Amino acid sequence: MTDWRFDEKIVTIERHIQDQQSHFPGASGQLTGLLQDIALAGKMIASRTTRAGLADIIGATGDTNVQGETVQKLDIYAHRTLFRLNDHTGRLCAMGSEEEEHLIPIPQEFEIGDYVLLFDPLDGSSNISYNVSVGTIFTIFRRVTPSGPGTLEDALQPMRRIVAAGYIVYGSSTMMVYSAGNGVDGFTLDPSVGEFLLSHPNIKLPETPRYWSSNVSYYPKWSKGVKAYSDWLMSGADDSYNMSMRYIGSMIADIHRLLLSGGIFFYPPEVGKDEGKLRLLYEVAPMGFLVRQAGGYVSTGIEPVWDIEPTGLHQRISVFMGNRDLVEKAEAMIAEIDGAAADAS
Ligand code: P6P
Repeated sequence: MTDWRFDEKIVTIERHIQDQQSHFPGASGQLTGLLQDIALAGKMIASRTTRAGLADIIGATGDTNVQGETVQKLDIYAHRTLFRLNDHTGRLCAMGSEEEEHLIPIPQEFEIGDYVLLFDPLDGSSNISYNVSVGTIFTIFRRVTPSGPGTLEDALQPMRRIVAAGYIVYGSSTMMVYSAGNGVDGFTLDPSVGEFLLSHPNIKLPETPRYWSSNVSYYPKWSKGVKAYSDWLMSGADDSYNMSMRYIGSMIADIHRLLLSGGIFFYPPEVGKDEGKLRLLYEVAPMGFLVRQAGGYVSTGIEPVWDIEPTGLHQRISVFMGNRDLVEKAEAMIAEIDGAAADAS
């Protein structure tokens, strides 16, 4: 009879985060506590999204946010929950939310910490009324200013300086997927006990990609190079891949599938615009950090996102992320076709 003490470990997210801390000699425990606070926020938001069918919490508030998007009641609940669980802990010097135009200071009565937390409280929220998976995306940087209240300089950092990032997806099950720089791990919420339990250890993009993902209704507005790449995918990618096309329109859901199935997700710019729709700090950098940690590559279609220094909290950017060979194929076609067009002009 096997010794039950050595059966499958029960790994809660708290235990996993604690174990991750051992990779950081001299870690103060601030990051550990911060990740655990985010997990708690996820549990609280999940408790609302599973009841989203009730009139009192679904639907629009009638306001529009800094992005000019209609604010959903769940957006506001998620935003306020993340703020309230993090404003007093002494772990942060500032917060940033996709819902707020400016950096959110830590209230004066609370201690200042060493980290900056940026979050999109409920990405994909325009899909809530269709019961499509939505989620919370978070990015954590270590402050770069020496002390005092955090400043924009502490928030406007490139993807390569991310300390930890991840998301909580509120779907058929609630999952928290994060990386602190040592790979990507996924935890599924057991609502009966309120614990996130390790369900997807060490997520890696499969070498054989399954899906390509983009909103092809924008095809007429894409550059010749992006159109050619899209045509290549549409025509079977030289029969060297066996991919289908999936696009949900909620980045959390599209990237969650990408991490587990492999492939490419891209949101290119419209011709005449330098940027795409997705936010660098709130969507592309954190989700790209996970894709890179899972063995993938993240590009604007022209250059790696890794070193791009943000110029603004809500800067938008075009993105191609997924299996490296598929992203590099896009870069090559864009360089060859759009580059040639640019040279000719
Ligand atoms: P489109 C949601 O509003 C979002 O920011 C991302 O979650 C998603 O990937 C994208 O916009 C969808 O944009 O133009 O395809 O509806």
